Amino acid sequence: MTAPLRVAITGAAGQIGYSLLFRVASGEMLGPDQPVILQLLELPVALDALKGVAMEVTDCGFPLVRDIICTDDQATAFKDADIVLCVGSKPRGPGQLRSDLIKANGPIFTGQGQAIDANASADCKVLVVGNPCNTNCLIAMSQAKRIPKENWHAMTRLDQNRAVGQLSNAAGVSAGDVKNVFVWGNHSPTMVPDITHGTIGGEAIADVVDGGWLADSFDQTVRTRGKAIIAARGKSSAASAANAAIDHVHDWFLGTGHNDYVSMAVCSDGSYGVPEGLIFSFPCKITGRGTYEIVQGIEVSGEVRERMQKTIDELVSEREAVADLL
Ligand code: NAX
Repeated sequence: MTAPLRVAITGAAGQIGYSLLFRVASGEMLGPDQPVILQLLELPVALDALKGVAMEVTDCGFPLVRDIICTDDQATAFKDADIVLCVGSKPRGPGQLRSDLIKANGPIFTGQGQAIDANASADCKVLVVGNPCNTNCLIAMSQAKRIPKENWHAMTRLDQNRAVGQLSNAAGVSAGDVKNVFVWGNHSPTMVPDITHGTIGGEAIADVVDGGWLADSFDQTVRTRGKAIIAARGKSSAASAANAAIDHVHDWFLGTGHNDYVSMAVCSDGSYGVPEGLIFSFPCKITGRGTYEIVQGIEVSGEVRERMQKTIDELVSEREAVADLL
């Protein structure tokens, strides 16, 4: 019998949590044979709501769920965790600048980084979803001396999936026909979706999709999709964000399926001129269960290179803004 994996989820009673938990519990993230123990962290004020969500998970009768722990104590939530999904953080308030959000959420990730380092399994894999996710991940990673840097990721898979959705709509094909589209950089409007090496039904994307739409609309739509969802729904993306977290961890453990590589914001080793140590979205390929490599040798066009510099500059300035937390 396969031993259960302990999956800790922070902010588990929030919007994303409400979509995420059930899919982790059903086996969509780690496969149909992998039992899980859910270790759910919330603020004290949301503990009752969390218990209600846990009751619903119980009521689904998922065979893979071995236990559900609901707590407001970080040490309990992260105890022996194999995977941590850091979703909980303060949402951006009306008119709040990105730089203010970074300062407001930074301390959450200092504390959680330390608590993960002190309590989780030595090879724990961490995915940071809470925004600004790249820099929050950097803060948490900086607090953890025991857990390898390769184990700290931030989520840009939603941005990749949004790009794939747009391209499949434009080409009138299934999303499954779109391959090897990825995103460079920060999970912010400076991100750089890169379709240069992507294909649709085996053909280069530029040969299949209207060039005018690609130039005028595609990139802008992907980069500003989060805002458009809020405008339409009155709330930020939740189910699609949960889906992207499932995709990210699924691929990290079980492989990238029909894609040769996928977008993961990981600790830069200097590849492609990205300063070492930044949490930066690269095309990554999976080399084993829970291990990855940044894909090397991808040709970067002049235009993409220029835009990459903007997203690098933004991440460097975010790092400077939280220098006291690193
Ligand atoms: P919600 O406000 O619905 O839920 C967040 C939950 O986190 C709340 O229940 C809150 O009580 C809890 N929380 C806050 N601080 C906590 C702490 N210190 N410890 C434990 N729990 C804590 O937000 P939701 O819509 O679920 O979004 C969560 C985060 O994901 C936000 O930061 C959001 O900006 C970010 N997103 C990231 C995306 C990405 O692609 N990386 C896309 C979707 C989303 O915008």
